[in-house]
Amino acid sequence: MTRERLIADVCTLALVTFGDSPSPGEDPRQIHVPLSSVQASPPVEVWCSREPVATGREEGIAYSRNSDLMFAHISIPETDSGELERATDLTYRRLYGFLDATGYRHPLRIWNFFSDIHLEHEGLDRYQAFCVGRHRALGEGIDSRELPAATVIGTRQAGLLIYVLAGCDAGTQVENPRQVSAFHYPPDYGPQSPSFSRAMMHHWPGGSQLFISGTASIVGYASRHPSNPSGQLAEILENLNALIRTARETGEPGIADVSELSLVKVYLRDPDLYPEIESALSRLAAPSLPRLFLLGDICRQDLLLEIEGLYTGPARERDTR
Ligand code: 3EB
Repeated sequence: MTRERLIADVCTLALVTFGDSPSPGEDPRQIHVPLSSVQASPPVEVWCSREPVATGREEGIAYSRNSDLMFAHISIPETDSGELERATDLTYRRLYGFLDATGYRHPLRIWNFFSDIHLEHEGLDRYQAFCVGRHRALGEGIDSRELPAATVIGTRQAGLLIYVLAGCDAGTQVENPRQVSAFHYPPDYGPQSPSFSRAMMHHWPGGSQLFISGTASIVGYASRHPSNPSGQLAEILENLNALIRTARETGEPGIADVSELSLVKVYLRDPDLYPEIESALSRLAAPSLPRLFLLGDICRQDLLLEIEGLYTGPARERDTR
């Protein structure tokens, strides 16, 4: 479907474009993420609602919502590289404040993009500064079970961009038995542990969804297979499968392994990795697994790729209304 058709559709919740495509236009449902793709035609991520959505802009936040959920995004210019901690703190407060005030109190899935992720300022790299700012905004008192599934990727373009999907009802957190929960990481990788859940599951009246965070080659809390992209991919798939098995034990997401996901998004640090990772993914997971490849920097310097996942399935009987 063309972009015009999708925007004309009152049930389109959000339309996320990537790469060097022209600016996304004025509709609050359009977001442009400045990450290039390795694919010939830049991918588009479309979120559909089962009912018509209402849209608007307030306090720099663009949103669309239906009776169960809200999709919101905010982008700020962020010019001074030493200011990311403060910018993240303020932006998270504004976003969470807006979600609270409008009744969509439960962030389920959040994506964060900013430039120069490894650049250091006063002893912290910008990812670590981001983690400090995010944690301060969320507050000491936050229940870690309420942390959304997340992605953080470094861009080549200045500015902080965040988009989020939030529900009126809470989701169910799913953690990975192969990995230490990110919010419990020891200080080896930064003074503030990262505030996100490995996955969130949510049952809507129209269907069930499993939102899987950006997943890297990390076991326990340590990076594995430095300089070995295929080794990292295999470890990531182990992590995704372990998470999906846990989700199944927690509450029927209806799938057994990574090959049954509705979509994976693969972030590559270097375009030269594409042929190797693309063919290894087809070998290790179903060749039919829907996938999308983007170029971006991963939070730790030794990580070469990261994969996030989404499963959308039928509603559980008791959730249909
Ligand atoms: C990791 O597992 C890899 O800070 O929100 C992946 C997804 C990563 C989200 C975040 C970080 C975040 O630690 C990095």
